[in-house]
Amino acid sequence: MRKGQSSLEYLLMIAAALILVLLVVRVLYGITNSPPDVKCDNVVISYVKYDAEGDDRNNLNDEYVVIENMGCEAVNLEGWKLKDEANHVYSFPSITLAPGASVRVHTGSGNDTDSDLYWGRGAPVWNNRGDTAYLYDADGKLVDSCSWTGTEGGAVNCH
Ligand SMILES: [Ca+2]
Ligand SMILES: [Ca+2]
Repeated sequence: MRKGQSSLEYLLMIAAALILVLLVVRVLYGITNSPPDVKCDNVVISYVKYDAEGDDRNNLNDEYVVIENMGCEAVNLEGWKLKDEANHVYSFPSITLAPGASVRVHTGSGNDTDSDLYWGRGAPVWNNRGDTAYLYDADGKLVDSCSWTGTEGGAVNCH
């Protein structure tokens, strides 16, 4: 009788220990397998062609900045702004960037499309000898920037 009782206690202890181990494993598994912190709003300056082919003044649209939506939801850029170090400002029209989509912002004039926007300036904006492009959202919050020194060969990959 006494022997049977201690066997039962022993079994219960083993069962309790097993449950504890399973719980610990489950918690650890949950920690290591929790989904990565997905940044859903992640619009960036992905590329800047700051030195247009030939004289930049005569080839304004070969100077451009590529804005890319690296996030996981569509973003409308209306009210967003692009600035250089000298505080020249481009304001985006209402254009929606799907996840993975990108748009070029050319310095010169042209008709805006889903893939190409035109600042409409009469002079170059992105300094060939070093400058920074700043991207602000509609709330005026700086969301990305990209700098270059002029030694990159006319264009710079920002991401
Ligand atoms: Ca330039
Ligand atoms: Ca040039």
